[in-house]
Amino acid sequence: MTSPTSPELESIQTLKQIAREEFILPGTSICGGCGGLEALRLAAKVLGPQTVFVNAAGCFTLLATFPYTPFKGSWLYTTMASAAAGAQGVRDALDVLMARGKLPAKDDVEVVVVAGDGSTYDIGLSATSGAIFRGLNFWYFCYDNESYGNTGMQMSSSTPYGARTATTPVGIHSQAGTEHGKKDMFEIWRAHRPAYVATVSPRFPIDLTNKFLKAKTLRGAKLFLAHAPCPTGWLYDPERTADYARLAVETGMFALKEAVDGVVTHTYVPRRHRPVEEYLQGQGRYRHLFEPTRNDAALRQIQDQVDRYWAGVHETTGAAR
Ligand SMILES: Cc1ncc(C[n+]2csc(CCOP(=O)(O)OP(=O)(O)O)c2C)c(N)n1
Ligand code: SF4
Ligand SMILES: [Mg+2]
Repeated sequence: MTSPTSPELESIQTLKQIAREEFILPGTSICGGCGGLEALRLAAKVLGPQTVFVNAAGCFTLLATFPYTPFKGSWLYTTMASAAAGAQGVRDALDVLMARGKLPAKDDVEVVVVAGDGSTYDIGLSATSGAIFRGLNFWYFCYDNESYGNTGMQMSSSTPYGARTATTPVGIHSQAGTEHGKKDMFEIWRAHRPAYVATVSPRFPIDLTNKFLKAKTLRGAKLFLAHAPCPTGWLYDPERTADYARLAVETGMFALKEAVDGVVTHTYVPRRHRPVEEYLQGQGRYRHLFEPTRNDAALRQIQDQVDRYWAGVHETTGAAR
């Protein structure tokens, strides 16, 4: 009998409290070292087996390829635009069956959208906005690899400034690669006043687990943005995924936070942030910022943006710097 992480606990303090059981099994065609899959694997340990994943087209739709599936729960494939609408249909069907006495409450399942940043930030945002607005009781897990990965790493509105992608090459038109800044999806979701919004990292499993445990006690839309280091698209050795996941947080480029009823809390604030260059260096998508000549202006712009964000956080919370 498998059991999810600490269903009776409100929070955990040690890694040993995370369920040993796996709810997404290995042996899929996802790339080795995929940070997004690690985050989803940890999330599934809280969600447990009574789950239906409603999966927008993207890398993770290669997880379940008929007749095989790594999921202990159920899985449904949707178009990029319609995962949240699909979740609404599944949730409504379950509710109708329970209301008619055809499905015992103990057999109810958690409805969980799984979508990449292309779906989340761009193509499926309209359906998600509608679902949150209607107060749909569902989970939304975005694995954010900051590009349209499955089709060859094109820029999405989650791609950060300075990253090179297939559609934002470095050349005479741009020395930086992507010129746009990343869309602030946490704030866009928070403005909808859902039950819960959080960011999570695969390198911070206790923080991730506690956020899913907290969300499990809430009804309504529960939204997660997972930092998803992607060796294939970000061009680094797969064994370094954990390093980049940690550096994103330690440099302050990826803030770990949550919002309950709209009130934001940063769940981990390093005493001192490391320079952003420690995160950027070694990722092929940023190589042009260092070679053949250093692009000091672009590097400064990235550091300034991070510094401005944290100055705002410290100002709001009154925390010492
Ligand atoms: C409307 C639409 N446009 C384009 C595609 C082709 N397509 C399939 S997967 C994919 C990439 C999705 O990117 P993202 O959501 O970030 O997920 P990732 O591939 O990075 O996991 C694209 C563009 C599609 N399925 N639907
Ligand atoms: S391309 Fe990136 S996000 Fe997609 S499966 Fe591979 S490592 Fe994961
Ligand atoms: Mg993506």
